Amino acid sequence: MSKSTDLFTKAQTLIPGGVNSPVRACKSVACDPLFIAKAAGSKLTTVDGIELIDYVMSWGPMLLGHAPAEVNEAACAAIARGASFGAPCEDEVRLAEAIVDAVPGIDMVRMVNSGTEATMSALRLARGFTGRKYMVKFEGCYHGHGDSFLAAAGSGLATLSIPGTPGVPEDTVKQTLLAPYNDLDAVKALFEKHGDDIACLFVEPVAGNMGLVLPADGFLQGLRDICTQYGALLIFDEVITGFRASFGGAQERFGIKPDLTTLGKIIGGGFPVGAYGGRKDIMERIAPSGDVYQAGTLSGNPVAMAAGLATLKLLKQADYAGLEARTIKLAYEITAILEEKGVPVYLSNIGSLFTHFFTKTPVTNFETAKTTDTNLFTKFYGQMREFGVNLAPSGYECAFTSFAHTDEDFEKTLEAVRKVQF
Ligand code: KE4
Repeated sequence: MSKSTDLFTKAQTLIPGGVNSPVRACKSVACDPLFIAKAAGSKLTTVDGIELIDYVMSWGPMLLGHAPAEVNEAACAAIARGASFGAPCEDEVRLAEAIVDAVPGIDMVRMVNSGTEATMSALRLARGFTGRKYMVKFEGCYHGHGDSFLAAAGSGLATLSIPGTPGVPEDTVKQTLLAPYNDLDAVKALFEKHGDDIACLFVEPVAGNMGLVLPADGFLQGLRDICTQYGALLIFDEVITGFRASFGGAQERFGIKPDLTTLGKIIGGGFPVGAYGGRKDIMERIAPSGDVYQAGTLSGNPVAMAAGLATLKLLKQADYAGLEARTIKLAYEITAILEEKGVPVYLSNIGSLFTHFFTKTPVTNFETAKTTDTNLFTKFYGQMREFGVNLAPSGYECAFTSFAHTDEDFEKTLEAVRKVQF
């Protein structure tokens, strides 16, 4: 019996499903999760000493790779000065400034502790600022586990085929209006019917929670125009794409300025950090400058701020174009090998993100994403892990590369793909 299996057995007696976040349980790919002892660069090492090339990278935060020395040093130095003050510190100001300087749509920003907190807070702010109640989101997009967002959500809900979730009042979800991703006509119909009472529209500018789905040409500009026309706030959920799609996020890459932006993952360098920010006239409605309440004991935590600052400082000088070119090459080479094996495959990729859907149908929304053959994915996932490559344990997630992934890692990954039997 492996130590990982022993740990999972014990964990299941103490923690629901043995994990602290559902998708980690690997239920949809018929495997037990591997317990990780340490990580460095592009590699994970399990508690049984097995080394894996990692393409989950903690679901996105580790764009520099695991345990980058400069980030570790910054965090350790911060810890030595005290883990938490419950009072403002200089690094909160410095990280806020770094985010405001980098992200086109952010004039002011509030730190929280997760992407979920960021989106929950942004939704409350949008409703408080507009005085309206409805929120529009897209099927298959995931914006964290806040009640209002758990309607036709992606990520773990799609993975586990959970349509919504018990515990969310019907009235809450009634205020969430749904449209298919990339369907501007459906959005226009919602606004024609409810436009004067729609507070905001949430969108992942590149969808990463139904597998990777790219915005169709004109989609994001169309959303910008509709929200402006009806006075609703356009909110880009850039928890995945922030500082990944480019240093300024998807909004910089696509040249679309949202009214609010939510961030997470990368800005904490692996520590629990989320943030929401946007137009100054909107953000000033947040307490204590305004009357929309939001708070948090560990918001702006000095250790997390130090790690985030060190991360963004390195990313500001990083060669995004180079990583994108290398990632594109890897993604296309994997596609070619899968096609040679006679496997139906549709590749979706942008920047340092990609998803191989096991379908020949072009994937443009949640409905087409669900044509992926999950049995083929399960075979792929299990064998790739056996051959030393750690993929996301779900066909409805992305693969993430990092600046720590080497050409040797990519070659070993291709060797593993060549060995997979379907
Ligand atoms: P967190 O609360 O997990 O920090 O962030 C929620 C969130 C919000 N918005 C987007 C676009 C997100 O992708 C996420 C979280 N991403 C998932 C992975 N796709 C987290 C993994 C997990 O749930 O364990």
